[in-house]
Amino acid sequence: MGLDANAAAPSSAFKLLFPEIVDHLLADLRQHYDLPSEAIHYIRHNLTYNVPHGKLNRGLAVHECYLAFCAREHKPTAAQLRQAHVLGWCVELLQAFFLVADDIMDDSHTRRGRPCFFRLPNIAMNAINDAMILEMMIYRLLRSHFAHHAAYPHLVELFHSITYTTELGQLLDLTTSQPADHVLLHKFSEDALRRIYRYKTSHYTFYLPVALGMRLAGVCEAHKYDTAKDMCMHIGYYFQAQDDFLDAFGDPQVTGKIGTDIEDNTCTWLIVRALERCSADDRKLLERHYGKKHKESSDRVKQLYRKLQLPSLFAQFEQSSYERLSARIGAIDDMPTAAFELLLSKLYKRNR
Ligand code: DMA
Ligand code: MG
Ligand code: MG
Ligand code: MG
Repeated sequence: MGLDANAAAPSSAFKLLFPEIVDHLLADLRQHYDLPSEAIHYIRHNLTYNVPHGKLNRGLAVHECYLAFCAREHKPTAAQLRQAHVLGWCVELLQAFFLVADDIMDDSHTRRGRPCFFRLPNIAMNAINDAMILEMMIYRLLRSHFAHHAAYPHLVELFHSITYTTELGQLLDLTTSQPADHVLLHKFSEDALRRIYRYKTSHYTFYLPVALGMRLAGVCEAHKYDTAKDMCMHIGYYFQAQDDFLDAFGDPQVTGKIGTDIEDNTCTWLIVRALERCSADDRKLLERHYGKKHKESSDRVKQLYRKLQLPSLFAQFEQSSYERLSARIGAIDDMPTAAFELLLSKLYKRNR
């Protein structure tokens, strides 16, 4: 495929690479491991069920950031664009790994409009190991495509350190919601929320694709990575607040997932805002009904959210965040800003 075709339809070129990625990973298994054909078949199912059916925003962002950070005079070759796409699929593998595990931990039922992987009767808790296999496939791909690339150690280090950060975020998310049978509303605060978002979401969703694009484009100045990370932390807060809002008020037909945050006793944007503006009686209602696994209880909590006008508060937050983030992007003066503008434009008023 020629360069222009890639440039004209980045998303379809990216998607078209997935079957090749699968074939490559399975060929790597056949070459280096002596597995029976059923095992190969099982791994193919793991890959095709869990990796390609999302919005692919993170994967595509690597390509977009790479283009944004390439020096103006340097037009990427088809081979370089392909490398950006491979890195994009590495990010989607990381996302698949996190989501398969997250759905077990959150006791979720649906993901991307289908049953969560661990809900499939022939999978169940195999999904724990399947998630770990998805994670390790990142490093098989990096090794085969980048072992001789100058950025290879940086790429591996980025995936390692950001995976660790995300796992710490998941730990904060889980422990802030425990003990599950005993609601401790005082644990839910803006500080706790900010830290959870930063660790569990912002690094892998935004900083990782941006930093990968920068590394591929040969950007080496540390201050540019600092600027990018700071910007990505702010965008990440906005994104995860939307995710929390959609968990309660989104349409599962559109989001592809049925919300679990109220039942799971999760520290979310909604519960933190509710606690800031509720009366003593409202607080008692939350103590009784938040974190309970019954629909009647989560409906009572949602009713209270509505009474406290959280949907319109969220709409205001969404608008003011968008404006604040745009201004913050506009104030960046040490690097190109097109990548951040694009990331933000894809989030504004999203419903999935
Ligand atoms: C997701 O948090 C975080 C990771 C690292 C997957 P979440 O449980 O709110 O995500 P979702 O709403 O997609 O289950
Ligand atoms: Mg979840
Ligand atoms: Mg979760
Ligand atoms: Mg969520």
